[in-house]
Amino acid sequence: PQTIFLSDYTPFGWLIDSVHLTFDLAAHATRVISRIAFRPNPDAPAQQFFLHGKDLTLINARIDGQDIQPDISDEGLSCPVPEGSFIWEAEVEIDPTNNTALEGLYVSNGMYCTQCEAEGFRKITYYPDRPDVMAVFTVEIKGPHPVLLSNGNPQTVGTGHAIWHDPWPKPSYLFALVAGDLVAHSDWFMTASGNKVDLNLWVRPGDEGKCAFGMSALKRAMQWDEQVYGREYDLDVFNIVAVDDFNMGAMENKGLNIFNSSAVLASPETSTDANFERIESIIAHEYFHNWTGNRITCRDWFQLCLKEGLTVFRDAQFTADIRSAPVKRISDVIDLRTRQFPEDDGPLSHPVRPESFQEINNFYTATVYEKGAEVIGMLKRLVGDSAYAEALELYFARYDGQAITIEDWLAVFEDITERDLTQFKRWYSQAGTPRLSVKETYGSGSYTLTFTQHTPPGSYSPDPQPQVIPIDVGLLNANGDEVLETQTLEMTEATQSFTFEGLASRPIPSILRDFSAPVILERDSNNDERAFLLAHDTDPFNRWEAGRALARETLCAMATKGSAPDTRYLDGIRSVLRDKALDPAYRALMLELPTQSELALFMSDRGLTPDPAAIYDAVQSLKQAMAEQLRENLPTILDANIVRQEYKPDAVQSGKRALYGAALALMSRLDDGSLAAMQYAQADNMTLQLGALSCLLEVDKGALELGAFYDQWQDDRLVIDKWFALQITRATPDRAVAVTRALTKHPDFNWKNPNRFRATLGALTGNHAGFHAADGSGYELLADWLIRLDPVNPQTTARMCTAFQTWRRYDASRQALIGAQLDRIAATPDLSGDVTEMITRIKA
Ligand code: B3K
Ligand code: ZN
Repeated sequence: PQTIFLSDYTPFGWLIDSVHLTFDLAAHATRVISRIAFRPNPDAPAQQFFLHGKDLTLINARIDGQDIQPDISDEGLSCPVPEGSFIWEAEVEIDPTNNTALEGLYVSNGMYCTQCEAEGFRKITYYPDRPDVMAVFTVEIKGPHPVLLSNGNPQTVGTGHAIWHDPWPKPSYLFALVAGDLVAHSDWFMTASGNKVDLNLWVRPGDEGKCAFGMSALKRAMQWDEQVYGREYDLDVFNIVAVDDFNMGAMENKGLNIFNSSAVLASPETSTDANFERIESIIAHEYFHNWTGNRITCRDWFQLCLKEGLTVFRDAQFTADIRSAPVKRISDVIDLRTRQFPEDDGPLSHPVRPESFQEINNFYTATVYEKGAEVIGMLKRLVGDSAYAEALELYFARYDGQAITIEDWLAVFEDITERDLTQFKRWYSQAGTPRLSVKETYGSGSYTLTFTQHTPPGSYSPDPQPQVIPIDVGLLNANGDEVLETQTLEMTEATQSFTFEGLASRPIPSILRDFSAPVILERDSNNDERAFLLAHDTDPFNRWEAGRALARETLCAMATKGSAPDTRYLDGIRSVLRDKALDPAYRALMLELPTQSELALFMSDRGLTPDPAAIYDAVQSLKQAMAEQLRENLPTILDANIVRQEYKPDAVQSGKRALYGAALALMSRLDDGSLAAMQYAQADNMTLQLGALSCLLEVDKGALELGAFYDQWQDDRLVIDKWFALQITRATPDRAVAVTRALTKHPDFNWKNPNRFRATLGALTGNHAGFHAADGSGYELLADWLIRLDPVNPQTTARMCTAFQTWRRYDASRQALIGAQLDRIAATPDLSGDVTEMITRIKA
């Protein structure tokens, strides 16, 4: 495979005035006829005419009506072209039915659909398949399907034939086509300027009852983007289609978003509160891309964070606005620590804007998305809310219709604020999570915090330089009163001090409030101070963080030294839990323990070798201790948080259900699951049903319920995904591999469906101690399946190789076992480029 470098960017030699595509759909022999008007690009260096193309059978090609014979390679074609403008015409044949990679045009349950980002359009026809080539598309579809969809506005629509025209120039990665026997859930939205937009959510017959929530989320997102960012929708129609076979969550194709059905279909009986919230945020995310991604797009794929970081940031703002801001912030930080920190700490570490890649699909990472969003959050914190708003206005005005870079993005902030962002830009170019340590001194009313930043060197950034770190700090006195409200300290040096004068006594600092920067805070604190902040911190994030830190400390001591659970943690959690003034959702987060992989990273950061089995045991004993500690309180909490009203997936009800579920899990340890069994039997919504089942499995009960659950839901593929995943996540470490293996033999284990594959093998990798079973059986089972899936679907396979990325933190024996599996995968004949790149990087 070839490595592509950011520094090699050259513009394409031609501009495109119009693209006309005709699709004649047929299961194995779809014909695609293209007619493209090219004109020389005055800003590009002279170059040979080259069009990308992959797995295409060229039937004929013409330039200005003359047949030509281009040079064809695996990557595309080239041919001599006239000096000025010309018309390119080609007819190709493709086989959507045998397209199991789910990239390009493929068939899922009899429905035709497309996925083009990043480089899938080249599997549809010959084209300059790069994001900086933007064009106006007209698409004609012929096929015996009742519903034929493409981007833009419909011109002619009927069974058998449709023409769509998209007036907005777009790159090919935003192209989409759908054809099938679908039904619509329809609604409309009136934009602020008074344009009526038809909204349709297209689903398979039978799924009509799962559309209402997605539609309402879409309308809320449309309204929010008008109110907060002044962005209106720009076509007459907005279509969303649900498809069962999809490599990721969803795709923001212009006017025709395509969704994994798991990311859009919802009903109270079949979806959990977490599903509802995820669906709401993905719908918003894809919708927000219409401006941040589609109207303004990326010059090249190195700039991916330009659209993804910004759009994640926007969807997080949306969720924070319509639900609870602290709860959203805490959930995002948990997610960042679970997915991005390990990535940034291991062999796959890369900057938010990478500078080279082999397969761009391997760079749709937590670093590009989530750290990319954190970087925008820091920028906003540094320049302030109103400068951020002005900069965004300028951004939309200046770059509409263009394909741009991170430099262009930062330029609007420099122009509005007159700040020099040169050093800030290191957040885009430097990999690794900065470690921030802090020392404090106090004397005669003067208190000084001295911070030192250090980023461990990695292969991408061998010599990291100091970054600009916004550190939000507040100070409390010994009574827990705030004596200094939150200030943003701007750290730019490797070591830097900040002094606060006029304090009556030595304060207790609350540092990195609201998680103001994606760093690891290494503070020489003690559990007394943590317990104090857990009780008193006025910043909701840091209050939660104090509890989390206490939990980490106590779990680490339990796992490595066999210590008993720290009573300061148990007492502190009990006080928080009993505080009815606190939002139930927040209290539920307080009850959640750090994930086992978070603990593993925490330990290896301290120079310890994490023992997955010991970590698992520590978590189990701490849960048991929490249950004992809360024995008297649980009945009251359960009673106060049972929701008796009709189910609504809103923040208030879901917060109560989350707290109820967390309390039920503890109660199950005291009553052997009897309350959970009762709740399971009575449950009328999936949150409670699945939550109760989970409680039962965790205390080694629930075999009957597990069978009944399958019988009840066997016809609902999304619920059966949960059934697969739950058994594996809840399996004890000694059984996880066996349970997974048994499920891979289940008649419903359709391994070519990415959702089912992830629900099974992905769930195994999420069972930390089970996956890391000392005999290596977890590694072997995963490798078996990765080898099997790769020829069918390299993208999903490559994504799941990340389970091995943390291998160097474990003991020598586990490293050897993983190393052997990595070698076995690498030695597989005809391994895809996607997986080759991943394994090579992980082994490096
Ligand atoms: N932009 C798509 C992701 C495409 C992934 C291609 N491998 C979804 C999103 O981020 O909104
Ligand atoms: Zn996105």
